[in-house]
Amino acid sequence: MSAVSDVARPGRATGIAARRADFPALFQQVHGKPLAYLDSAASAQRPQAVIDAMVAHERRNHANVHRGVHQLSQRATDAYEGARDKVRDYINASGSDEIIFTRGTTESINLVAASLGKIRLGPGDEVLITWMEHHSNIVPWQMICEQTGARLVVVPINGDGELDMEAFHRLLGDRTRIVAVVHVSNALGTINPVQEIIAAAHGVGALVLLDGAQATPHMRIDVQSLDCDFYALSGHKTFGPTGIGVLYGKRALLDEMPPYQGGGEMIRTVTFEKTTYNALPCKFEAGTQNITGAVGLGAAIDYLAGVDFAEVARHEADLLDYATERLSELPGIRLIGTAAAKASVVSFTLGDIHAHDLGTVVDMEGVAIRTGHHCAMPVMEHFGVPATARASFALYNDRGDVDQLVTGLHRAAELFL
Ligand code: C6P
Repeated sequence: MSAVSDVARPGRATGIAARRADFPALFQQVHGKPLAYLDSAASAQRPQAVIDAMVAHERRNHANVHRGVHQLSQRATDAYEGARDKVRDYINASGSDEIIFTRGTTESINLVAASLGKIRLGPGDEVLITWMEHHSNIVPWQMICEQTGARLVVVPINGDGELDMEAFHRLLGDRTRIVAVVHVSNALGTINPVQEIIAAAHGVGALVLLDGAQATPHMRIDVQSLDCDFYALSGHKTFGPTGIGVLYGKRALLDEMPPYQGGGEMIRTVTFEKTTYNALPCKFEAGTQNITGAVGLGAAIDYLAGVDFAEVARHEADLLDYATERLSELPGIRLIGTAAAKASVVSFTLGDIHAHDLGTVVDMEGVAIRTGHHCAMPVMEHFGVPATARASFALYNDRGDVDQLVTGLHRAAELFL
């Protein structure tokens, strides 16, 4: 018998509660229990509208973009470039040429590190990151530092999982060329004071990249008001598909940066002696892109345009408070990440039960959480744990999901403690 079966979707609900019905994957049973999906920080579920838009594109409009004069290629190009325009409007970039489609946050950061690093980093220069970065915002900088002789400098965090801002200001200096910081931590939920970071970094002439992978599902982003130089995000965390993401960059910087990869589409002319490069954004989009992914991301943005983010913030704050309170009932619980400014992510350990055992037991109760180091090993090291269990909430979760998690954790405690 399959461990998964569909259950009926609910009738009419209003406000944020009605949003749940838009996400078909939530209405299924897992191991005979209704699914409580608490792993949106790893990958969010997609609303039906996103699935429909991708299917419709695949059925009628699929062709390569920018390459054909035929009808289908033109339709595909319009859909692809239309998605770029939607991203531009959604994050308030000043132009569509500042929106580069990538595979996701990881590729966006690699692009900046490899390309900008070549022209801005040399021996004696510093890249400032923080102790709470995802590996995607550590390793690419380590790699370019090794190549250029620049030095990686790390801002420490405190016992609540907040940035030590005194240390940040002390470590930022006239050798700092790039500051790369996570907007919202995936392992801790901490929301960083990015406005203060950006202003201070610009004060010493450094550029700022924000890793927005975990911010975009929870808040509206305005890159012009933030005044960040680069912003990286992933489609699949933002209720869109996997394999598509965005790098926003200020036009002047993107213009100055050399291409990241070579191939079709990013060139203007090619001879064996010399190649000249295409204009933005194509200069950074070598080869055939994830066209259906872009269409899906565009549909996710259309969906989010109808969402009241103030209401989402209230709803998720309620879930975070409720989850924190209910989890605190459990003997042996340790919450990892207790920042004052926190998104709806709860990392924890329970006694000495291994996080993977916790994940397996709650899965049998129909609860999906993530367990492990969350690609943030330095965070685990800071808190002296090999791994945590992590429940992450999105706009479609409710208090019932939290109750189901707590039931699963009681079960784990009975079995292991
Ligand atoms: N974090 C998580 O479960 P990609 O894989 O490129 O879409 O995103 C990478 C990434 C970068 N920065 C942050 C802050 C992230 O949270 C992630 C992805 C997932 O927490 C998978 S490890």
